[in-house]
Amino acid sequence: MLAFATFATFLLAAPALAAPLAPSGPPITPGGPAKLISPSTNCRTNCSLANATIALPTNQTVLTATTTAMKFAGLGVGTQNYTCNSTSLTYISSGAVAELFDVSCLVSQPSFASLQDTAFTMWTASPAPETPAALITKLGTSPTVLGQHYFVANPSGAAGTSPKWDFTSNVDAGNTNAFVIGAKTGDLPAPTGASDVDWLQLKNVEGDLATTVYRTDTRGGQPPASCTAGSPAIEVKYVAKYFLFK
Ligand SMILES: *[C@@H]1O[C@H](CO)[C@@H](O)[C@H](O)[C@H]1NC(C)=O
Ligand SMILES: *[C@@H]1O[C@H](CO)[C@@H](O)[C@H](O)[C@H]1NC(C)=O
Ligand SMILES: *[C@@H]1O[C@H](CO)[C@@H](O)[C@H](O)[C@H]1NC(C)=O
Ligand SMILES: *[C@@H]1O[C@H](CO)[C@@H](O)[C@H](O)[C@H]1NC(C)=O
Ligand SMILES: CC(=O)N[C@H]1CO[C@H](CO)[C@@H](O)[C@@H]1O
Repeated sequence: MLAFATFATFLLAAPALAAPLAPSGPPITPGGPAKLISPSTNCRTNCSLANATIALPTNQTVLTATTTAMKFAGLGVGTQNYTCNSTSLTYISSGAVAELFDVSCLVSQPSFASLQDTAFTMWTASPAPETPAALITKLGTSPTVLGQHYFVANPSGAAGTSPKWDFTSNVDAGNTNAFVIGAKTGDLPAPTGASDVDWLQLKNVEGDLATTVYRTDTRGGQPPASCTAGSPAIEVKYVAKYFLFK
């Protein structure tokens, strides 16, 4: 419980890092950090992302800007899953599962840049059996959950799985098309180092939620360099920012 309390404190306090710490409890500053954990937070009505941009590294051409508008900014908290290939003795990806917080109201805050670091510290410190969804629901003050990220069968019928962002049970409940299944168009090793999963750009192959999805600011998620034959599947905790454009 200590970890959750601390995580909740982070959600309240993170954007205050660049400003004097607000008094605890109400009032909620308009445009301020407490929106992240307010039940009434609505990224569409409270925090326009119409002119928001994504900061891509300038020394690369793998990830490219899109001319469409940012619709959602999410903080993903979850695990990258791997199985051991007993021939190559390396871990291969078997997908990922993550819960996406709505951080749209934080995009213009100075502390947005370090959100993933604090979140990753809290996530890695949370007790082993806890899922991201449990972590979020235990925050008490009901942060807005955008939806879930997970993998589904490739819609083309080809072998393998495809990443999906599914907001049909949360921020877009009732809209059965509020999802996007993506195909990777860009894959950049994380600028922060080999233990962080790659930054990605994906295009829509199915669903109405977005035309382009980015995964950036990753922390963690990479498997050990090798495995031994018969090693069980593993889950590696990670955090990332997800930006959905349409
Ligand atoms: C976005 O930019 C346009 C053009 O500069 C401006 O008219 C509009 O008010 C801006 N919208 C928001 C929400 O900032
Ligand atoms: C991946 O991990 C999640 C828990 O984080 C689990 O629910 C899911 O079943 C795992 N998926 C695979 C393919 O191992
Ligand atoms: C496992 O590794 C072998 C040898 O590198 C490779 O041929 C095979 O495609 C891998 N299997 C999977 C499922 O990636
Ligand atoms: C690109 O810039 C980032 C910092 O923004 C740096 O960490 C990275 O090493 C650079 N990559 C290359 C290939 O120069
Ligand atoms: C936290 C917050 O400011 N929530 C507001 C979001 O916008 C709606 C109206 O669109 C208000 O009712 C909420 O209070």
